[in-house]
Amino acid sequence: MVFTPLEAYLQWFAPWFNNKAATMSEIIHHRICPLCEACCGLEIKTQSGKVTSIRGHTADVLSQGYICPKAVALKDLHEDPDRLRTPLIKRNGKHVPVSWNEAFAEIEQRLPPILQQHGRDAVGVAVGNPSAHKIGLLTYFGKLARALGSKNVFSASTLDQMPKQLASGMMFGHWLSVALPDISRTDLLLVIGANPLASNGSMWTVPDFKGKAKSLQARGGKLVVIDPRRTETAAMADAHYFIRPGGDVYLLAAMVHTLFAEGWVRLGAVAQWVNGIEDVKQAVEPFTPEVVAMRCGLDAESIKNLVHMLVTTERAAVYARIGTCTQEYGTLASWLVDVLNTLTGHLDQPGGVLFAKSAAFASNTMGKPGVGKGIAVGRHHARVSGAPEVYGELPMTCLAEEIETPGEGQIRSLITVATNPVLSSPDGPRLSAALETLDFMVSLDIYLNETTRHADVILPGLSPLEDMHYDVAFPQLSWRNHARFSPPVLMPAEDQPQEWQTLLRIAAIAQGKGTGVDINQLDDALFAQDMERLLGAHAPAVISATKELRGPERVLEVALRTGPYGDFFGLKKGGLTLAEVKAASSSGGVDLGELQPRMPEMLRTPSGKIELAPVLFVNDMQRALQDLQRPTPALVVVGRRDVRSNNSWMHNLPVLAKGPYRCTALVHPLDAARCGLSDGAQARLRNGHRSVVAQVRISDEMMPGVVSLPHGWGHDLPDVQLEVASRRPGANLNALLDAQLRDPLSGNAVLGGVAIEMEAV
Ligand SMILES: Nc1nc2c(c(=O)[nH]1)N[C@H]1C(S)=C(S)[C@@H](COP(=O)(O)OP(=O)(O)OC[C@H]3O[C@@H](n4cnc5c(=O)[nH]c(N)nc54)[C@H](O)[C@@H]3O)O[C@H]1N2
Ligand SMILES: Nc1nc2c(c(=O)[nH]1)N[C@H]1C(S)=C(S)[C@@H](COP(=O)(O)OP(=O)(O)OC[C@H]3O[C@@H](n4cnc5c(=O)[nH]c(N)nc54)[C@H](O)[C@@H]3O)O[C@H]1N2
Ligand code: SF4
Ligand SMILES: [Mo]
Repeated sequence: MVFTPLEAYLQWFAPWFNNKAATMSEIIHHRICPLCEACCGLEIKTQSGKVTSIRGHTADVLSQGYICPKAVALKDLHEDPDRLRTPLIKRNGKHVPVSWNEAFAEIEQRLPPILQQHGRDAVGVAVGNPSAHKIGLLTYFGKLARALGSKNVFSASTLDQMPKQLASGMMFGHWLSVALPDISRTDLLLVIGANPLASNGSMWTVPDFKGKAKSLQARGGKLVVIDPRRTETAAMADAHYFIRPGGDVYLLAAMVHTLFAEGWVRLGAVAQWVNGIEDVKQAVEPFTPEVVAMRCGLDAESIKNLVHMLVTTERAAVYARIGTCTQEYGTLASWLVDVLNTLTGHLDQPGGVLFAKSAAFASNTMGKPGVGKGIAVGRHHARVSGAPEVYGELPMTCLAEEIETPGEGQIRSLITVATNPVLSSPDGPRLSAALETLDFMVSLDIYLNETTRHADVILPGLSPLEDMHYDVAFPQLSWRNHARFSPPVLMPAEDQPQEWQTLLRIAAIAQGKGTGVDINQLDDALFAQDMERLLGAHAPAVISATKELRGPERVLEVALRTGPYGDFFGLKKGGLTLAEVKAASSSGGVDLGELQPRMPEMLRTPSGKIELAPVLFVNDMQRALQDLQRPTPALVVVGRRDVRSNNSWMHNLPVLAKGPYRCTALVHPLDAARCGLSDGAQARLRNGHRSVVAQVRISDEMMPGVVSLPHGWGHDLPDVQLEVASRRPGANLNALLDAQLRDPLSGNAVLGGVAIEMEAV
């Protein structure tokens, strides 16, 4: 079998080969940072194939030179001796390096028989967060999933933002039609359950949030934060309110209630496109500020004041993120945020919340403007729990039981792609044990870690520096419209396939085509099929116009040229092409301007309206109402992020791992005294039979009754190859959490507000 990644790379590296002297001098590259959603533009210098410096690219149209400390860790990542460079096969319980041919032969020997004997659903697939930052993974994972035809598809989305996507999808017609604060023009930003100073923003690509928030304050605007911890973001805010974890649905319902009760509803420019106002009014009727105060921990007066601020500030926006998603009422909370934005007249308004108009891949720019199919959920259900499919996925927290529970459709084989659910998903220890019982597991990953140690075959992905890139999803979530392309910075090893090629090869094996398939021919065939489906009579012209390209680059070329700014392959003079975006790489990308109002053109709901009161959500308010009087536990745990860490996989990078110990449990002094804990000592956190031990840090930045512990730690499991991380393993928050706790609408895991006990060790 032959791989020809070289062909694809030659165009970028030919000058180096032609002029050997050039490889000795410093070369400047421009690359989108793949490490978080801020997607900062980097300027990377290399010499003789080694990274010599990483800085912010000051000309970058999106990030203007901003970077955080993680960017420079790309060098550590590239050079990490633990990063996998050859496939591994598990033989007699130990992973040994093998050739790519041997690895694929092993998959061919073991995967198809499982499919033949037990059917499609016997093979599950799980994809994780880093895939959002790799165009090859994002555009080709679906091809693998389709080839398998399994309904057992899982992703980190159900540990994260599925509630926000479901709410946006129901209201505006597509899963990625997320309303974004117009931070450069707003005068009031209310941030709920997010800490962009540490996370650099999420479902909102906003590099240098801090700088932008400071500008907001400098022009007389206000930043207000609602969080059970006085976070870094809260500390710079003009006001901060503690909230009881999980109380957001009540706070938001009471805020919407207040709008109606005080006669403050105003729809502004979107009035003619809003459906369902009366239904919303009824749904929030029981939730007065007085009634919810206990449950959400904000007094009635504060709740009313917040609403008053929103109503009396011409340009105001509400933004909520993971704290509001990863709870039992995540979908309701996400929905009510946009209800609030709409009913205060701030939806689709400059200085309020707006929708991006992405140059490529955005469903809300495709097809007929202003109307669409909308979204559907529950087209199939999880076998064991009955949880509905959402966005084609089942909840990640169902994975363990789908492996454990015998019967028709049981998962016997799993393919993981850039995911580490043993640390990132609730009840990781149970999942870990379940993975060990699989008949066959394959991981496409860059580390031998807590999850991939269970795999029979590990196929290494490329270092991001060896890969070309264009952000597929994040321009749809960006504070400013833009198009940026990153050529690869360094050459991969000669026999190293690109990740899209690896995904296609597994797909081919699963379809019984064997390992001998010519991947490029297969890609051509799949591309032609896609074009015929999408473009009909125009397909042959487009196939011919793009015949020089292959893989994700070809997909990108079509997406850009048929996108809202595209040249439609010459039909629209002056329109955007991939060549143009590539050419702009060194000058910081193509700036497509500030976000603009897009109503009603961006809607893709069947009614052509903003659906303010989807039945699914209105009905679920009854569940919240019945739960209103639930007593407050003495102590609950929530998560936390640190700017020098990222979920579970960057703890092996020396530049980030050094410095103060970060996996600490933050405890309020009153709770510490009550539980007999002292600062710096070890404490056991317990949730029923589950427990972990963590170092205590006593701090009044916590709301009394709430403990904060970061997730993604716990690198003390056997058989991993994470030398740096295992020196300071930390405690696994997810070993404490119960996989059965979910938001029933979105299937999203509950990752916070869970009752625990604490005692000194
Ligand atoms: N308690 C709690 N749990 C949480 C959260 C929380 O707030 N609290 N947050 C949740 C959120 S928001 C998310 S997104 C999830 C993340 O959960 P996951 O999506 O599982 O992501 P990670 O745990 O970071 O694991 C990433 C995996 O990808 C691999 N990887 C890294 N780069 C590449 C690459 O370029 N190619 C390939 N093939 N593999 C690569 C890494 O080695 C690692 O195995 O965690 C969730 N878990
Ligand atoms: N440095 C760094 N950056 C990251 C990541 C990382 O791990 N490290 N992960 C990336 C990923 S995958 C994601 S999804 C984003 C997430 O980005 P953010 O949403 O900004 O995530 P966090 O920083 O965890 O902030 C969540 C906040 O919610 C609060 N909170 C907890 N429970 C509740 C609650 O019930 N109600 C309210 N109102 N607040 C609550 C927590 O105290 C915390 O301050 O960050 C991304 N960026
Ligand atoms: S904030 Fe840091 S990690 Fe995130 S994209 Fe920018 S430089 Fe990379
Ligand atoms: Mo995430």
